[in-house]
Amino acid sequence: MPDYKLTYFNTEGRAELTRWCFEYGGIPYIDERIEGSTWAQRKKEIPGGQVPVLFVDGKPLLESIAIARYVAKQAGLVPQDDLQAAHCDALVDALNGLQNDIYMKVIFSKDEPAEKQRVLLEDVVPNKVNPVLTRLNERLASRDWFISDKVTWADLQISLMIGSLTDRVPDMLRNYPHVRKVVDDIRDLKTIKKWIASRPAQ
Ligand SMILES: N[C@@H](CCC(=O)N[C@@H](CS)C(=O)NCC(=O)O)C(=O)O
Repeated sequence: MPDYKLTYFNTEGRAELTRWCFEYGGIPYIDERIEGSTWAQRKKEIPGGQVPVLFVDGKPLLESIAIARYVAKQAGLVPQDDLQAAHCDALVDALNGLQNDIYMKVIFSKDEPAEKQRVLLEDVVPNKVNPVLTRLNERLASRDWFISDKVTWADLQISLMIGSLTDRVPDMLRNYPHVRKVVDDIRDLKTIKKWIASRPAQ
């Protein structure tokens, strides 16, 4: 097995899906967390000047989704079937797009906290998140997992991204019980539960 070092900040952000894939697969890795105060110096040493970066035997792999997909494959979380794998890609991309919207319109916006919450509740959730939740909920009504009868990295992303959003919008899944079940079922897996309980405080 190669040596893995995942370099990112001390936050979930664009690295947490990869961390969940490593944990699910029981794959050893170094979870390097850069201090904000050292970033200016570290940025110069990192190809592309951005994180996350996954060093595989010391060689850098860039782009969070490519990194997560690669680690998901090592962890057995990508379906063998090419079309099923493409459906996982499509969902992860869609959820990542939502996450980017939330970063831009809410988390990184210069608005006051109350205005950020208003934008989230009155714009992002109804217009962007709920249409995705509606489709996902219909799909998950007749199956345990997003695709096939096995857990994939798409299920991890549902649980991670949608679950984290419920910290800000607690009743968001009230009308989406089948999505809620996947969010909870993944977080109840032994490996993921242990990680959530033991990961570094941010
Ligand atoms: N498309 C890249 C975006 C990476 C990115 O925006 N990284 C941010 C942290 S989330 C970063 O490195 N910011 C510090 C900087 O640009 O100096 C990916 O998905 O990996």
